[in-house]
This record gives sequence, structure tokens and C-alpha cells, in this order.
Amino acid sequence: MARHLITSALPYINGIKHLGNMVGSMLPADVYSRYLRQRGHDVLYICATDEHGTPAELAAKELGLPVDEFCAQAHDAQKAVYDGFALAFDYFGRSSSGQNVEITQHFARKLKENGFIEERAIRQVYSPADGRFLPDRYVEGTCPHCGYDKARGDQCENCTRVLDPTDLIEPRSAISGSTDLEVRETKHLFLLQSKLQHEVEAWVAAHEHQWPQLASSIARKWLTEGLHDRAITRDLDWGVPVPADTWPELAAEGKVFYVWFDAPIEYIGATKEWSDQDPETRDWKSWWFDVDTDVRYTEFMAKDNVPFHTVMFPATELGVREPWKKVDVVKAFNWLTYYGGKFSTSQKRGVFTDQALEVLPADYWRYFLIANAPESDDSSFTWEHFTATVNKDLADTLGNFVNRVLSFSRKRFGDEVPAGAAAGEAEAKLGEEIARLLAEYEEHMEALQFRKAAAALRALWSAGNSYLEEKAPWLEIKTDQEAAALTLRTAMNLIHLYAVVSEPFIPTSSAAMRGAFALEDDTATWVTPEEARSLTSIPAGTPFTVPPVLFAKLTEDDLEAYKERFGGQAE
Ligand code: B3M
Ligand code: ZN
Repeated sequence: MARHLITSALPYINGIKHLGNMVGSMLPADVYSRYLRQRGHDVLYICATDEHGTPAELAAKELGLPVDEFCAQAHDAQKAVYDGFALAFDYFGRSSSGQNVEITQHFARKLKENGFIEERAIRQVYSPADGRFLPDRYVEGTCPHCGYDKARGDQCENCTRVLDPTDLIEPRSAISGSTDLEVRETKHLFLLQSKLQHEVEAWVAAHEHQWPQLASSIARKWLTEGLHDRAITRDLDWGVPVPADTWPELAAEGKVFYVWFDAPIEYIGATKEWSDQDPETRDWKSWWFDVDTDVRYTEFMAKDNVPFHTVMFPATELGVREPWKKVDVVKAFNWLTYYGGKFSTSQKRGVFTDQALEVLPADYWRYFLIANAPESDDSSFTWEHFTATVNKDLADTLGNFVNRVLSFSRKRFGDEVPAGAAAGEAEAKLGEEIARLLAEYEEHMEALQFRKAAAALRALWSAGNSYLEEKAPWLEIKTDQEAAALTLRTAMNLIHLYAVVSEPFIPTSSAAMRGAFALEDDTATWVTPEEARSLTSIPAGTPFTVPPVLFAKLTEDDLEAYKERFGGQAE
């Protein structure tokens, strides 16, 4: 069994994330990790808060807190929400950790030794009105490539091109809006990415066949434009300090590394944080250093993060000239929109992850979001679609099936799974169908095709409903008790199967379904299509209970209340 290293893009520290962030990184990474663990693989799922940079400083200032204190609190607040979503990270770290400082500084020293970092005097945007140098993302203006008028100095979020603040047309301070900007001279470290262009190209060419089209086309586009040398230090108080042993002058000036330099390194840093908690049994280096094909590394992220992960971070890793593990599969997502418009943290538009959990438990969100993941295109969140999906798929197709079967059987046959007649033609046909759908489900999961996997899972649930409608045990019972008992026993086997295979999507409900059966030795973590075909893992005589309703049916009133609270249309 392969070892799987999985990371999801590090959520930035400055606020609780919205559902669009969740579906484009952490949630699918969790679903995939859970699936692989169930299949018996050795999985390490790592994430962390991305804590450095100006937005953290500004958010702390707004709350009147020292930035380190702000980050500690904000980290805990985000972690609590992710626990609520049942995200089963092996470790959720912090990019401001000592481990990340250590590894980031190590990378920088090596890059310098190898001739890929150089000190240059640059002219940088200074805003007299704000009394400070403006970091890239605090200069706004018009994108020279696509004309978008709110492009940031580091990247245009409309066309995803990476920018330099001086590229912007009609630049202004994003802090004060001042257009009175001057350019002053200061020294910074530059990562000489241009020298690594060919190596990165060769590396992308060797790996992109494993990436979805979205990821490889963004990487290609960026490479075609050419890799430019980039300043990787900033004049900020909060960040990984430039190491004084290597650059005494810059260190004395208090320069820190640019947040996008240390953030991807935190994938490694967080693994060391995890390892340092229990060094006897955990070995962070065995996941990252000199492991080439022993570890399969999959990254999850939204499309705006793709250039950094397919080009810039690989360039850094290549330039270090040490055998650090590089990504194998880049799973990238488009945007989830809110009624066709943007979810926006800064404009508080859409549904935030903490609010989502106030409205309904995690499983409702997990299922809906993954079933509608913006994989091949953007997808739109609407409350109408959400409530209809919950009602149809979760409440009717799955929840009602479970409850109906168990309640009816208990009423007619008592607290144990009834024996009934031997399986017949209908059960054989059902078994074939289940085996086929389960194989499809596995195939889509392996291929990281989450919408398709969700559709296959839904089809598995539906197959149970069709079987039940066809056999109609509530009619069978009137003429043939044995036949009704067979139908119910078979349906209960389906419930157990659903419990096992639905776990990556709806872990809490899956546990409730599984817990309904007092099965001895119920330790199997997966059921293969071959095993599923016979539908006999729950033998007659197994005691069971009827769990509380798994999924509430949402009413018109609920729908109106959600729209009232969150705003139910595009703006
Ligand atoms: N924190 C995502 C963002 O803020 C960024 C991801 C870092 S992954 C190393 O847009
Ligand atoms: Zn643009």
C-alpha cells in the first residue's frame, strides 16, 4: 500500500472562511483522506493556518491585539470550525511555528548557496499618507493584461496572472485609497526564478499528466509568460525573519520573508510540528525527504493558488538542491459562487463556515458541497438548490430508507435482523447493481472526481429505494412473512454497506447507521464490490436499534428563513 501525503491550501488567518473556501480545498482533501484510510493506505493529511503577511497585521490592529495573540486566537477559532465540519486532519499547524521558521530559513540559505537568491536594491511603493511601504497586495489598480480594475499588486484575481505592483495601471493604496504614491529605494532578497525556468518546465512536463486540465493549463500559461525573479522579502514586523547569519544587514533592518515564500514550506513545517509532538513514533522527514516514489503527494486548492503550487513552490524546492518531495497530483477547483456572484470574506457576502454549522450539522454541508463541487466549472450555491438537494438525496433517498426499513422490521419482527427466505432473483440483480455502482464509486474517488463519486454514492442509495419499492415488504408481509423478512434483511445489509461507503462524505451519519447494528467484530473499514454483491454481512439474528431521524426535511419556512438571514440573491 502506498503512503499518501495530502495537503490542502492553508487557510489565511484573517477571518473565518466561507463555504467556497471549504469546498475548494479542505473538504475534498478530507473526503479523499478518509477514503484512502478506509482503503487501508497510510495517510498523512496536513493543513495549517497561513499566518504571516499584512492582512494578519491589519486584522490584529483593528482588534487592538498584538499580532501573535491575534493569530493564536484566530487559529483556535478556525480549528474549532474545522472540528465542527469533522475534518480529520492528522495535524493542523501554524505557519508562524518555530519549525516553519527553521525550515524556511534553511531553504533560503540553500537557495543562496546555490546561486538562486540574490540581494538587490529595489524601488518600492511608499505611501506618505499611510506612512509605510506598501506590500504588493496593498497596492490596487487596473490589471495590464485583462483590464480588471481591482487587481492587487501581487496577482490579478480575475485572470490569475501574477503581477508586480508597478505593473498596475492607476495604482492606489488599498489601505487609504491614496493615489499619492512614491517609489523609494530599499534592499530585498530576490528568488532568481528565471534561472530555474527550464527545470520547472521539465518538471511540469513530467508531472502534469496527473493533474486536472485546470491545474496544468494555469501552470502552462504561467510558464509561457516566463518565470520572473521575485522579491521574497518584505518590510513587515510579522513574518519569518531573514536569517542574520546569512544576511546580517537585511536582518538588522528587520526584513522578513514574503508570506508566499514561507506558506508552502509550512506544509513541511506543519509535518515537523506533528512529528515533534511524538518523535518516538513520528518521523516528518520520512514523508518529505528523499522519498520520491514511496510517497504519493496530492495537493488540494482553488485555482488562484495554482501558480504558486505548480511553479513557484516547485522552483523553490528544485533550487534548494536537496531531495524534498514535490507534488504528484494537483487537484484544483473553480469557484463556488453565491447566487452567481462572488462569495467574499471582506464584503461578508455568502455563507461562512461557522454560520453554516449554526444552521445545520456538518454532514448536510459536506454532502451538498462535494456533490456540487466546482470541478469542471464554477458552480453556484443557492438556498433553493441546497434545500432541494438535502430533501431529495439525504432526507428522502438515504434517511427515509434507513428509518423505514428499521422501524418496519422492528414492528413486525422485533429487535433482531429477521432470517426469512433464501435470496432470490431480485437479490441477485440488486447485488450486481450494487457491485457495479460501488466499483464506479471507487473509480471516481481514485480519480479525484468528487462530483461523479457523489453521483455514484447517490445511485447506490437509490438502488436500495428501487429494490424496496419493487419488493414492497409492507405488501409481502400480508401474504408471505418469509419473503418480507428476506427483503428487510437485504435492505438492512444495504444500510450497513451505506454506513461503510458513505463515511468519507457523511461521517457522523455513517457512524449512526453503523451503530444501529450490534454486529460482533464490525471492524471492516471497507467493502469491496465483490464482497458487497452477496449482501450478507449482517446475518439474521443481529440485534439492532432504530436511530433517530438521520436528516431533517427542510420546509418552505426554513428556506425563507435562510434567505432572510443570508440574502437570497445575486448582488
Ligand atoms: N493562504 C490562500 C489565500 O489566502 C493562501 C494559501 C496558501 S497555501 C500554501 O488565498
Ligand atoms: Zn487580469
